[in-house]
Amino acid sequence: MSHKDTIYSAPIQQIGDFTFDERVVEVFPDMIQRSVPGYNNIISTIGMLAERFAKPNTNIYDLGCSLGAATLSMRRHIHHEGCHIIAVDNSSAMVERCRMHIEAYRSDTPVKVIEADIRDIEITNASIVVLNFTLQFLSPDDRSQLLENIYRGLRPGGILILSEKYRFADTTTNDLLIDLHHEFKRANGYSELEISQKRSAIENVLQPDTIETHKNRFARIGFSSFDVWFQCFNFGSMFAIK
Ligand code: GEK
Repeated sequence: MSHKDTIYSAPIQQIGDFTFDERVVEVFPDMIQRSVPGYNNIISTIGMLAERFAKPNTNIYDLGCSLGAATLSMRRHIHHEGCHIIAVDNSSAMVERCRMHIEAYRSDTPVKVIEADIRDIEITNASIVVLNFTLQFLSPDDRSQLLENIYRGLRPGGILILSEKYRFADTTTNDLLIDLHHEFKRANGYSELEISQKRSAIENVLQPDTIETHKNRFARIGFSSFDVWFQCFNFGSMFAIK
């Protein structure tokens, strides 16, 4: 059972940068569902896409796996011989809890949970790579290199699923979608104080790209087909096929 996220409910004198520590791990499922519009739909669609794109004797990567929601969704849908899921996160608190979630159920598809920086991971023989709300936490300078590394490690026909918070070049659009997102959070029980303190904490660690930036990067790297398959306010998910 996940506890309720109350991390920013009381006034904080000095708001530090947001980190994925024990306190966050404890409330993570509640936090992500009340903060990210469409999160559950995205997780279940990742399972559906895994069913289509997983190939026998290949690797499947979940980069920035947190508690393993995308991994578990994929594992439920993959029935091929010789598939290995590799779930990676650099927060030791997340990795520890993720291992517990994975080990709670038996499955034919093995999962290895690795504590590492996703920039240091070698991607090989991959039919699927998932970056579900993780790329946005890397410094913008490191994003292309990671995506190039993923492209090299994907087999032809392999898929990258990239979910992100987006920024919009047009200010009116950007402000409107941010406002609607805050309304979504209010409707999910977050107070004005929680919304504004979380916003300050996340400002330096999450720098969103525009959808155009993502598309241009995919094209430059060489992906053959890519597009947005889900969007709600300033959050969404794209696929890119090699
Ligand atoms: C889900 N995918 O539930 N290397 C490894 N992990 C990282 C790095 C890095 N450089 N930077 C951040 N992380 C999950 C949700 S959460 C999204 C992903 C959110 C990890 C970080 O520790 C955290 O667990 C995750 O990326 C981002 O489907 O909280 O908004």
